[in-house]
Amino acid sequence: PAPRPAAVPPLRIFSSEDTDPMTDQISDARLFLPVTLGSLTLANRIAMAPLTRSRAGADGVPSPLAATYYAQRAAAGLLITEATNISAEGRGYAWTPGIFTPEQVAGWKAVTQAVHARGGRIFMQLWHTGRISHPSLQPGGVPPVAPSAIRPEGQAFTEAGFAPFETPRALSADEMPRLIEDYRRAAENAKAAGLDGVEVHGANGYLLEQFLRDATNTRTDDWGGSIENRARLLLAATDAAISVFGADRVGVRLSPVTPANDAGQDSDPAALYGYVATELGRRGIAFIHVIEGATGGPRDNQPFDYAALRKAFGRHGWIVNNGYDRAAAIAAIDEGRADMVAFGRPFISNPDLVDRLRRNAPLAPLDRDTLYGGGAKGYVDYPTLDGRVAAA
Ligand code: 8OZ
Repeated sequence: PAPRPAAVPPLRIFSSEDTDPMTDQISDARLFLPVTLGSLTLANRIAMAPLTRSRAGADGVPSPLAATYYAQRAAAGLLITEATNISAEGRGYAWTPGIFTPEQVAGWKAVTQAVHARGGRIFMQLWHTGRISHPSLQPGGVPPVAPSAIRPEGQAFTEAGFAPFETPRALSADEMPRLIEDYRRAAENAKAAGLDGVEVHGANGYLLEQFLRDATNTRTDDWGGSIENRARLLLAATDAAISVFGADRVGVRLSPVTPANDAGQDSDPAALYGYVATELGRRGIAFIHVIEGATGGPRDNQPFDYAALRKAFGRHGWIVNNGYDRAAAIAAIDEGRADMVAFGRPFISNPDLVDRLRRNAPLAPLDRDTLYGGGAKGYVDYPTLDGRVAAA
């Protein structure tokens, strides 16, 4: 018989009604077994999804608490950092971190050292927000850039509060090499900071997805029109990251039908994303990380055949995300529909999420008031099952 797990100390953060679903059985589901992704062997098939927390300085240096925050969660098979600005121009939210200055690189070095000391692995999500920004967040107060001068509906999160989006400036074709170089330099900085790899943020209505979809890209040059043209920037950014890290240390995040950030829907998502997945497969990247449905919302907002997309990718390294619970994650792995499952919000309030899932222990609820901005509260003070708050 399997050895019995050590006794679990009593819970301190739940009322007595909540405490019973925990068993003394530790699951042997494949979700909790190691997996190889690219050139990395990961301890389990649970990834921490990128999560914006807006606790960096106005200069984009990650919070001094970030090392503790990520190290507390290092039992995830793979940590993916919060979306991180590749350039000052890419910034679209107040207090988000960057990876384009020496001070930012030094700040991230502290994070990677703390994570590696705990045996964790960490990729950085490389971000350019495109039109999902605001002049007050841009150097010189100029309008943000986008494929086309189409104003998104909604509001930007600025240092002075929410402000309506403004019409972006359409990038000129001349600027594209510079933009691709920004991705390459960001990857180089991420490598210097000790990241194990990078995830190119191609999802959620930001710059690369603005180029991908014909709802937001009405260009008539090499960067718009055909699917090949609309996918050019995402693939060039990925190639730039590959030139630094090698394909087996690069992932890409996609969200084929999300309406997030007024992304609109592409006229033919199956063809568009099928082409992208095929091209990424050809490059041999470590993974595609796919958001199924509406980001943080319904999984069935639009029909989409994710199995066909995976087939187009044609490789190992399929990370699924969006609203998975324990049972759905175990089933996705057991039924061979995914190689890893990424959890987002549950990781915020459960630093020991992997342990809790393995034990089928209850999850602590999220405090929404401390999601974005602020300091230690709601960031590094969520306890583990034994009631303890881990230091770095
Ligand atoms: C929530 C708040 C701010 C940014 C994304 C980077 O949706 C984000 C984000 C999410 O990908």
